[in-house]
This record gives sequence, structure tokens and C-alpha cells, in this order.
Amino acid sequence: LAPSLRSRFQGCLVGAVVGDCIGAPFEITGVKGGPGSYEPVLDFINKLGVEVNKPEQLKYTDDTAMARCVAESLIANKGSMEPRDLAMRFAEEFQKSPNRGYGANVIVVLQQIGEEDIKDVFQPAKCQFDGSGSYGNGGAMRVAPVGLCGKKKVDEVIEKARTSALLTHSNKLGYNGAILQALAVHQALHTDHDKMDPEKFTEYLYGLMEEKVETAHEEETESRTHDSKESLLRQVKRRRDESVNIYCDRLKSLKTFLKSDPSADTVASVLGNRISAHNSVGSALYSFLRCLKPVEGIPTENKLERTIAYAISLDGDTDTIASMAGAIAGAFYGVESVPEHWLELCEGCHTAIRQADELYEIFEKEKSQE
Ligand code: F2R
Ligand code: MG
Ligand code: MG
Repeated sequence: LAPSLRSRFQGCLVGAVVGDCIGAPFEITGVKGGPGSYEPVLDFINKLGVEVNKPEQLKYTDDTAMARCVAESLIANKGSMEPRDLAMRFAEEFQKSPNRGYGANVIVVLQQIGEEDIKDVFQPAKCQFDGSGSYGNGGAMRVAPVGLCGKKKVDEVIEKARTSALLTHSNKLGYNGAILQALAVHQALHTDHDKMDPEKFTEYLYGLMEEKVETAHEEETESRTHDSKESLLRQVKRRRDESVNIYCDRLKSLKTFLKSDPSADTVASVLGNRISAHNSVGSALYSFLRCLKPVEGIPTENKLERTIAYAISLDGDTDTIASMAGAIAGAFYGVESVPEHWLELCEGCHTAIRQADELYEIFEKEKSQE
């Protein structure tokens, strides 16, 4: 049975939480044996099945802490993205619980954007890294709630993802990674199971990145055609921004990988397994798309579980890649695909369900007013 849309909303936010909670211990220790070593990851996941009497033993990290702020801010503002409100929530959350494993540099921004007299909440992020801004994956890791809206709202998804990321990540690679992740969640949410084609899914995202996200230059050239004086050919050449080029390249490699099915080592080295957005978002998306089909060495039939195990096994920034992959997978498979005992073992699942329900109510209301 296809999951209901409500279940997909819930699956998305819960998928992000469980990816973060289960991936986090490996971000600290690394995956023994490196990318593609499924065994230690599967051992860990299988042990969770016999430790069901330890509620919330797996703690969420900054990924979930910040995603909860994004969701809560959207809920409080009836679906609208209000930067000042979101900035305040980020700052308060950080103050309340600073030891969630935040990125080394973003903490400076989080200390500044919550100041009551701050004039421009985007300013602190612009000062990061000598003015070049952060390209860390912090904007992408928390963006899933932005993708939970109506099918036709692609432009809104792009705008809200960009704004939410810019509060901490002013580098184009940082916020464009958040846009790609939000679009992937949105597309997974609205793709029927019988119409899922991983290559077309990738092409669709490529098209949006190319057409809608950012252009560096618009050059106008004029040339006279041979046949008539009036027929002046005016061409507008749009040149993609370099950061968008990088994401488009990742999507191209990803599409090739869907056919060639390379080793996890190759996936990690080409698409990335790092803390930077351009070296992690593609891997999360690939984890979801690759795990639509069985993976040798990961025996589970549960495709969301398979996605999370695969994403963690890429090693490196395991909590974030698994969280982003979990959000996309959850938006596609629905909350019933999350193993029940994970809901109890992972801190924050029940809040994720409540927030998903409230975002779903906003979606329903908007639909009834269309
Ligand atoms: N902080 C962690 N994990 C700690 C282990 C890190 C690991 N050893 C590793 O380095 O791979 N996890 C959490 O942080 C990530 C999200 O970070 P966020 O919010 O983007 O933070 P920040 O500080 O803005 O950026 C992170 C680092 O990226 C590098 N960087 C970013 N922009 C840069 C630039 N313009 N020039 C040079 N370096 C740049 C810096 O090293 C930043 O510290 C998630 O993984 C989350 O789970
Ligand atoms: Mg984290
Ligand atoms: Mg991380």
C-alpha cells in the first residue's frame, strides 16, 4: 500500500532524526574498515533490536536540534519563512543545549544572531571565513521541513531553503546544497511509488538546479541573420554559477553511478562524505536512489533501513549524510517504514511526528484555500 501524504510528512522528519541518531556514533569513531564496510554498521543496527528497553538512548545532534527549529518556526508562522524568528530559535536552542556537536565555526554565528538589538540577522554569517561564508553542510542538514509542502510550490521551496540556510551559511555552496536537499525531499514526497524512476528523479533535480537556482551572468548577444535586415537575433545566454555547476556535476556522476553501481569507496570519494555541503548532499541523495534496489551485503528488505545503513557505511560525516538520506527516504516510504523500536530508541522521534502533523495541517489548509 502506498503511504498517505501525512505518513510521508511524518516519515520525512522521523527519517531525518533516526539517520542522525544512528549515524552519530560513527561520526565520532568512524566506520571500522572505511567506506563500504557494512558489517560494523549492521551489527550496530541489529543490536538496537535487542536494546528496546532503553528509551531515547541514541541522542540526536545539531542536525536534529536545528531541523526542529526550522519546523517550529514554519509552524509558528503558518508556513512562512521568517528569518528573525528562525534566527532567535537557533540561538535559543544553541544556548539551551550547546553540546550537540555543532560545527566548529557556526557557533560564533549562533552566539550573535540571537542578540535582541541585531539589525541584520544575515550579517554574522557573512563574516565567516574572512567574508567567504561557510560551505559546511549545516544549511542542508536541517532543511527537510522546508520541503514539506504542496507539489506546485517548487519556487517557494527554493526561496525558503535559501533563506533558512543564509542565516548561517552565506557561501553559495552552502546554501545551494540546502536548496538541492530541500528539492530532493519535496520531489520524493510527491513521487508516486509506481512512477519512481531514479534516473528521471535525478534529471528533474538537475533541471531545477540548472534553470531555477542561480545564474552568474546573463549575456545578451545580437547577430544579424542573412535573409532579412529586421531579423536581428537576440540571444540570451545564461551561464550557470560555479557553485551550481558543482552540484550539477555531482548529479551527473550520481546518474552514471545508478547504472555502473560502483563501490562505496568510489561513491564516497566522488560524491563526498565530508562536512561540506558539496561533498555530502549528493551522497545522501545517491544513498536513497541506490537503495531502491537491493544492496549486496545489506540483507534487510526494509528500504528505509537499507538507505540509512548504506549512508552510514559511506563513513565520514555519517550523522548528517544518514539524516539527509533518511529525510528523503522517509518522505518517499512514509513513517510505517521506520522500524518501531527505532521510534523509542532515538531521541526526538515523537516531536518529529508532532511537527510533521502540524506542517501537514498547514498544507491541508493551504490546499483548501487554493
Ligand atoms: N561538527 C560536526 N562534527 C565534528 C566532526 C567533524 C569531522 N572531524 C570533520 O571535520 O569531518 N558535525 C556537525 O557539523 C556539520 C555541520 O556544520 P556547519 O553547521 O556547516 O558548521 P560550520 O562551522 O559552518 O562548517 C563546518 C566546517 O566546514 C569547514 N568550512 C566551511 N566553510 C568553509 C570555508 N569557507 N573555508 C574553509 N573551511 C570551511 C570548516 O572546517 C568548518 O568548521 C555537520 O556534520 C554536523 O553533524
Ligand atoms: Mg551532527
Ligand atoms: Mg555531521
